[in-house]
Amino acid sequence: MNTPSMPNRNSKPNGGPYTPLHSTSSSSSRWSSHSASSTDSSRFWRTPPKALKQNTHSWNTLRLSLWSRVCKHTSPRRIAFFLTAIAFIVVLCIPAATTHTADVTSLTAYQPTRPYMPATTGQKGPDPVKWLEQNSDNKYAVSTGFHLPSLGWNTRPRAALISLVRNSELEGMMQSMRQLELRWNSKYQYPWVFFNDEPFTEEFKAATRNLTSAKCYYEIVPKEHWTLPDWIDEGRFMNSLEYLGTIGVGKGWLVSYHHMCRWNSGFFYKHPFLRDYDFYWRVEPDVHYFCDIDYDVFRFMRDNKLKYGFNMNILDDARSFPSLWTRTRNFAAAHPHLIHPEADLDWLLDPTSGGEYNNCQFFSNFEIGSLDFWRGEENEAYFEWLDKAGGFYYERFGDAPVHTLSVAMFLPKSEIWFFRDIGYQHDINHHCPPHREGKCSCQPTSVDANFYKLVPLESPQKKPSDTCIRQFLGGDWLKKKEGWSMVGEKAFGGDGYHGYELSGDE
Ligand SMILES: Nc1nc2c(ncn2[C@@H]2O[C@H](COP(=O)(O)OP(=O)(O)OP(=O)(O)O)[C@@H](O)[C@H]2O)c(=O)[nH]1
Ligand SMILES: [Mg+2]
Repeated sequence: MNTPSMPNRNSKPNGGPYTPLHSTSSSSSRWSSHSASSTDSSRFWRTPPKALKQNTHSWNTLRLSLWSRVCKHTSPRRIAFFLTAIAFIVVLCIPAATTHTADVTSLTAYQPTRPYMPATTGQKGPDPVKWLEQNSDNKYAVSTGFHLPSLGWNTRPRAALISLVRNSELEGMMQSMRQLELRWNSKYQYPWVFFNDEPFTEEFKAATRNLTSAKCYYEIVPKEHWTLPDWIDEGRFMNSLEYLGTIGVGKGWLVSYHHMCRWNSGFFYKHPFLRDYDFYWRVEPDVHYFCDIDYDVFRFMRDNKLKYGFNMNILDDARSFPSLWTRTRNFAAAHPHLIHPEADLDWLLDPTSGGEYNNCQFFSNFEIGSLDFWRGEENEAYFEWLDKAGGFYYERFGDAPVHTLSVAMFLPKSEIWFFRDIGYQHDINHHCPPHREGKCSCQPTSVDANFYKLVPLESPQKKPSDTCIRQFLGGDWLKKKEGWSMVGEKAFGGDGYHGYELSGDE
């Protein structure tokens, strides 16, 4: 209840509208101004400026002359222009003000995990961790409205979610889409681009469109990107299919699987539809996304000059690519000028076997990357080299090891990002980051969790001395507890990969 000495904030003195006398005054002086008599208030509203007070006549004259000037110089078109200009300024200023005051959201329990970079020339690059600290608040989410002033026009990366998928995998595709839309894309609205070696059915199109408010595109893979090249001997290929089937190399007996690996290795980025795009996020049917993602991953990649992002780094079945390393080494020897000066291949080489490939791979069914990187001269030359040798058909070169070797040869580590914060599952491989409650619907897994899921520990394939992800991260991640030995751990039934000072849950 208001006391007489404290007038109601909304009361209108003498029936007029309430306006503080001094908009910048403190609340107490505002209230005391209002405790002035109603006569004072009414005078404030109705009295002309002091200089004209004595001469009402000249005040009226001035008012009339001003009005006639305005009328003389103003046309409806000018008024429209004037109002449009004001509206434009308002649109520009309001979001700028809100952007500046936007909260910087902490990264909660998750701390980005970065590799130890090999010594470089000392140049200072972008700082992705700082970027995340400042932008993990959905700052660029479409749903938060305009961002034009702070970002300028056309600053959204040209990026898409891409998926090679069959009509028969509609259910699995819907599952992947639902989760990625819920966790991320409903906030960012990047388009979906579906690729297929045959036309998509109307049912596929309708069902997928129904799951997103972003645009969807349905593209056919050009025939020449999905057929046996003329330098491949068909008979030899058929023998290989039989052999790979006999020894049980995953899906190695399926013709389509070989086309798929080759397409993902060297053709997806050449599809005419992607010509106008710079970044992609590869999505497979039947995968899971467990965590809310609170930033624009494509902006993150672009702003920090990152070219390749992964979230699992695990061992691959070496029987599928027996000649891959020899061919890669020969390529590097023949094209030394194409290898990046800051490339770090050490983490992929086994020192105990004179520098053979240790079969570690970025698990490429999850990838966020730069299309320009793949389109570059270096990668193109490498792909051509492998393709001409027939390894996509006579063996089963997978896009995962091929991408891994390409990324390692042609990029510095500072342009590769470990998306540990993106909880993800592909079949038996399952990755969940440390997180704050409510952010992910999964139990955190160790960084080492998926290391030998594709290659049983019992297989005769030689294993690296450290898990693949630790090989990549390097530094402290490789330090072992004092007194620990792999042999000792195995003798007590362990797998030999538990001796680390850093547990992998950090
Ligand atoms: N359109 C089309 N898509 C294919 C074909 N073969 C594979 N794909 C897609 O290519 C991606 C990889 O194929 P998968 O069979 O899942 O290969 P993978 O991931 O190595 O094998 P899994 O571990 O069994 O999932 C998936 O998105 C498939 O939908 C094909 O012949 N046609
Ligand atoms: Mg798959």
